[in-house]
Amino acid sequence: MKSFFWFNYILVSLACGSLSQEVPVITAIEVKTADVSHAGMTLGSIDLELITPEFTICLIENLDSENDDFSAGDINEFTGSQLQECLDFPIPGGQVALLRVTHSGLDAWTPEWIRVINSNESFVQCNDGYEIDNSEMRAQRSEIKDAEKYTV
Ligand SMILES: [Ca+2]
Ligand SMILES: [Ca+2]
Repeated sequence: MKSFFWFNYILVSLACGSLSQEVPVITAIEVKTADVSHAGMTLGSIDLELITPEFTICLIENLDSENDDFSAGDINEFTGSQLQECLDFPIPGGQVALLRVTHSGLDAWTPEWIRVINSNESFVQCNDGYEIDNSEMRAQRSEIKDAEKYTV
């Protein structure tokens, strides 16, 4: 009889644990292209790879929307199927440990920042500001202290 009660207790605590943990998922990515000469990119593309603190990874190949993207000084937002396997991807604690940017094509691009926006209406921001070109790959760290309430 005693073991029966213990069994019940364990079941209840597991159920409460899963209810109280809502893991945020990725809902949008925003990039700002720097407002300096040659920062914009038309004859090139980028891949984004997001790595969470739990080492899960999602990949966006050729980040693109139906709009003109990556013009100098512009902010571009990517949502829905544009996020490919990163759409609704769980990011525990709203954190992204690393954001890997890979460039392809003939035209260099200078990002000012990249934001990963999640379903808790917060985001993490990776500040950049350096030109990427010639199939370079760069990893950017973002810290949880960069997360702010997303109000736009
Ligand atoms: Ca350029
Ligand atoms: Ca486009």
